[in-house]
Amino acid sequence: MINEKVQEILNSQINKEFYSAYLYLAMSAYFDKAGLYGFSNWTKVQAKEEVDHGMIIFDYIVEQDGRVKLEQIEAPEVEFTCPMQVFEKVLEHEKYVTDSINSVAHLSDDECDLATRQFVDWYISEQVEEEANARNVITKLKMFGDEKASLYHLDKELGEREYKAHKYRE
Ligand code: OFO
Repeated sequence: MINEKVQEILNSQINKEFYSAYLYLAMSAYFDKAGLYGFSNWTKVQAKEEVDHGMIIFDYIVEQDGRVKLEQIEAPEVEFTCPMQVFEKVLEHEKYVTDSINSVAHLSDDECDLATRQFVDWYISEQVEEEANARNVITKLKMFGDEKASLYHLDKELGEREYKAHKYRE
């Protein structure tokens, strides 16, 4: 059983997670075009993780005998200027998602939906990691500047990121 209002906010969170996947894919296309294949890999891996985030909520609603309602996914921004600008956007976006996850937690509390309140804990700590990941890349970009040799090394490093699937009830 799931609370109606909580179901609604969870459905809109699914949409935000799929939008995040779209946004990261748009960033990845920009990096591919710029020949920064490691940066592209990093954002592609992130896009896959975002789909997992959406699907975990999807499976949770189903398990709770609720109703999944898929909403239209907004088109993401597709024009970017440089890696630093992209990662500043990543951080800004992840902060927005953190706020959104916090709202799910607050509503579950208000509605005394303890199962969802517990379910959302995983997302709360995942968001700490998401913001930290973006900040780490920004720190490195600041440290090394956008001089070509350092960008080449950072691109190599980001190319090593591997996708690890997240599933509901792993
Ligand atoms: Fe799903 O965490 Fe990023 O957006």
